[in-house]
Amino acid sequence: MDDRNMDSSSSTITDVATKHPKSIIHIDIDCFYAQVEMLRKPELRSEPLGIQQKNIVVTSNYEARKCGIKKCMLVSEALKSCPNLKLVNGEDLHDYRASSNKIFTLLQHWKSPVEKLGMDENFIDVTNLIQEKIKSTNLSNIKFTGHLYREPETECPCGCHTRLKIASQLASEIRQKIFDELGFTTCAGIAHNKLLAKLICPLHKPNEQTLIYPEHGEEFMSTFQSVRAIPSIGSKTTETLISQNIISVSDLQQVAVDVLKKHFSSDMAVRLKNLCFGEDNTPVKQTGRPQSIGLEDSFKTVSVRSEVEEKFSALLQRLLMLVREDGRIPVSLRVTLRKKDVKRLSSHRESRQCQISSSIFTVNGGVITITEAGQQKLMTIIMRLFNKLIDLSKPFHLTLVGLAFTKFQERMTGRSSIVNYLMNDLSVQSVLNIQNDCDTSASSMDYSAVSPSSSTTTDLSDGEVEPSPKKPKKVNWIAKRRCLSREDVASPSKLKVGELRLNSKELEKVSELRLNSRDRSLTPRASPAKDNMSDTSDNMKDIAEGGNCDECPSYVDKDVFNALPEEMQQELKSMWKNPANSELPRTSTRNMNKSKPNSILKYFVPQK
Ligand code: DGT
Ligand code: MG
Repeated sequence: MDDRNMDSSSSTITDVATKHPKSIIHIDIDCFYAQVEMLRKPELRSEPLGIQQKNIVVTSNYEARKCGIKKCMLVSEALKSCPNLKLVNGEDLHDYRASSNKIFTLLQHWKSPVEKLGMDENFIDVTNLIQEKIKSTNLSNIKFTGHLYREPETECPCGCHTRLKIASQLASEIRQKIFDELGFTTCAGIAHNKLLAKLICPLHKPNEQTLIYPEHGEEFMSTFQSVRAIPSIGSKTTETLISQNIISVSDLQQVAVDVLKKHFSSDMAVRLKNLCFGEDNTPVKQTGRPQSIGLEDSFKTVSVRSEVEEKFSALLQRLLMLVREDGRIPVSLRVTLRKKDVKRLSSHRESRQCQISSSIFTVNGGVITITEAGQQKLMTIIMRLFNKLIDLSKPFHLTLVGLAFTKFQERMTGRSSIVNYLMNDLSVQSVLNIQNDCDTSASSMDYSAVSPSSSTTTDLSDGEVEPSPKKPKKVNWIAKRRCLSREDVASPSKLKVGELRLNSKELEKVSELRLNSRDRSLTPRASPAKDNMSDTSDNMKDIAEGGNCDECPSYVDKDVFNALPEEMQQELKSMWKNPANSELPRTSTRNMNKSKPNSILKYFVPQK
């Protein structure tokens, strides 16, 4: 063997070893919404069942499909082809979402990355799991499970056939577990990449699975009559391709990459070429909790403000249920409208979002709750955002309204987290009670367009740790009082005290420590204590007049106040006595900060 051959042979070995390293399973639930309904009412199993949203049958069970029911058929047409079709209204997605989450949670069992795609699809990257299995498996006569797209002529030298056969056994195990534990039948696709795993999945259905080897990817892809079948090709790309007479995947396979580069970026052109040959190296990204929780309602047209308000109110009720299930406290709200341009007969969406006070929500025993007053506040914010989007002096026509909570408080684990302080002490309660809820007034909201470039929201992005309370803040007591008067507020969110610093987990902990009197103040029909908390002008009065008790304002829970360390009680009392004196004696503050690095005073006093 000469040098050149040796080089080439060693590089071949390297290529081969890494050629098809991954094993991906794609799982899709059979007739998802219909199965949810059939699990709820087993008697529906033997009947043709359609799930209706508005006047469309969005999906149907396989009994109905036998009668010719197709996805997204008009109800009238569906009933013509299948007069005994049972229809169930599927406009409330609550149970579908709940089932979707259960399936996703169950898939975590295999301790491999799981990426959720829509409601009923998941990718699982089982590469590492298979490496482990291979160590303890007799590989001499390993068999695949389910269907095989095509028998291989030769074994791929990288060993992917063996790995994928094991993956197919694993897919079967996963599907069985989903069925045993949740009752859903599913389909699975098994391949060395996400693209092929997804596309091969529906080849045999329902309740079947299919494996495809890498060498058959190109030929399999050529069977698609439209480039649109490739998941990452959207309508715009399809349009451009069609304009170049590239209609089928086979057309795309034949076109030179340089031709594509005339119409797409260089990266996009190369990606299109890879995809059409069944090549895709995008990783399975573990899905986290959703970045936003939103709902939309579309309709023919709404042109009256009161009707819009009703739509938003209904959406908000449903959205709050989702937030409750999610368990995080929202801190940003987005309103979306689709406006109909009657002159041009076109529609376009516009959104506005703003920060919301986390104090609108409370956590009771780990469950997020909101009072009626809190809901009204949200509605006020929503309608203010709406007013920003619509010029009410002119006629308007909307075809969709949407609401979404776009940011949430996240767990803060830093050393200076207030939890470190609170967990040692019942001071928790007073921190909550002292909060001043003033950022729901118009002046306090930071309106911004959703576009990242123009966004001026100042709250935290998802997953970001809350800013350290040590961060210098030009906040003083006088400013806080101004905030209470709902006027002259530069950035009221800065003026908030402990509440701003608490994230949802912390609030949960706080709620565990909550005293009964506080709980009472949070019950929906407002008690005087609660009124004081939410009515900012009352708060202002309390501070100015010194409150009902001798030394603390009325909104402060006396029991909790008494549970505070003496030193802190004194500090607070001195602040309440002298509200005009915005700053505590400098020496005392400084000393406090020095002697107690995590002093609660950091959350109350100005820092420079
Ligand atoms: P399959 O997977 O062919 O057995 O049937 P499905 O019903 O699971 O269909 P799939 O996987 O495409 O979609 C999952 C669910 O999403 C489906 O049960 C209903 C809903 N869905 C699908 N397509 C549409 C649509 O075009 N509009 C609406 N509103 N919902 C849809
Ligand atoms: Mg499905």
